Amino acid sequence: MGGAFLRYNEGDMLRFSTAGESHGEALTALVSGLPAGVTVDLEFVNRELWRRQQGYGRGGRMKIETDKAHVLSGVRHGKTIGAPIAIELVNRDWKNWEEKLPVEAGDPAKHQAVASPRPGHADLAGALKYNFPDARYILERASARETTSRVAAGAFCKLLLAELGIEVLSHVTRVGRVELERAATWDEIKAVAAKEDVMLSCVDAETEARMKAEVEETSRTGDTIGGVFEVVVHGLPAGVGTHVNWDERLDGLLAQAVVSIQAVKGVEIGRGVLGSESFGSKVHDPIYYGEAKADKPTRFERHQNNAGGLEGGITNGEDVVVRGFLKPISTLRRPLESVRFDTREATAASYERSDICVVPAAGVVAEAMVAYVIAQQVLVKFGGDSVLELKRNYEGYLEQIRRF
Ligand code: EPS
Repeated sequence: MGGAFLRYNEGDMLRFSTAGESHGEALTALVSGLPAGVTVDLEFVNRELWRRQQGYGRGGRMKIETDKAHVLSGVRHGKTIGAPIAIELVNRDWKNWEEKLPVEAGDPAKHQAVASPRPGHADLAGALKYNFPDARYILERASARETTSRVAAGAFCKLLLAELGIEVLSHVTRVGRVELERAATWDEIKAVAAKEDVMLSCVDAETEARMKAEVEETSRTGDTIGGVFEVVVHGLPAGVGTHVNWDERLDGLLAQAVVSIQAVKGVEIGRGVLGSESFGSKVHDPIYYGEAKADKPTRFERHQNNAGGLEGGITNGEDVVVRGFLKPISTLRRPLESVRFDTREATAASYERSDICVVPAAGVVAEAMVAYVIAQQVLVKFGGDSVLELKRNYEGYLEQIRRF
């Protein structure tokens, strides 16, 4: 993201990176640039990790793992101290892979090769690029297991946003052919995220039952299925992001963050896709000057939100709405045609085990990515080395737009 933040010193930016392989000893996340004084609720972080593991259509691996954040640094006495936060997330499955994937040379006879690349996965492109004789090391890092680290890092970004009353949640609007055919309210999305039985994270019970049947039918035929999730940012004021440089526009930053998630092939801001088939008079959100509201700093308001809270790459004070379009998982129980790496003979693509549907989990990952981008841009605008300083800057700005 080097070019994206020309106005700022990158070393001061909120940022995170991840390391770890799907069947290695552990995953890690390193988050730096959070101000001091953010209240850290580890129960919240672990619940976010739990939410990512849920959803109807997950495979056997989720029965092995119970993801928990082991915070090694940057948090003391329940608050951030401004120092980098290192998080370790242990892979329970490692005990089954220790000999197959040792750090040292180990016994080559125990290596478990991925002999034929899976269409749709990074297997073939990655093996060609890195000059590996099979796809094992590509799969290990390309795997969506990496998103555990993203959710851990994103949970810390959510904790920062919570200090300012900003929330980020998601719900599922499509599984395969079954679509939610109405808008969801913020309260409905909150209720879905609070559920203990996540199922398919749809706000409408009848639609969710049909989504479940769609997953069941997919499972019966040894196939996989994709869908659409929607992430909503609630409580963000107008004025975050900027129109002045292409690589600082918030819509572009959000799109990059969401499309980087494994299996996401498309991103929509607000009702962008619908807008492309309609007239301007039907799409753009008329502006009204309304009543003062406790949860809104300005009286400029809209009665609809097709723009998804973003105009010109800047928030306009409405909820930010980002949708991600997920392809079906590329590991199929009934594998597609492929070719053996060693003999070049036609064969079925490799199969070990897989999920059938991961749309609710991908939504949780996208919440983390969106929370990261929003937290980063909030800090760019309001700054501060401590939460106290950030809040003072933030309140001052809210007052400014209230008086506009
Ligand atoms: C994945 C394959 C499966 C998924 C995995 C992503 O893992 P395994 O090969 O161990 O069965 O379960 O997702 C996770 C492990 C996770 O935590 O989400 C892949 O190939 O991308």
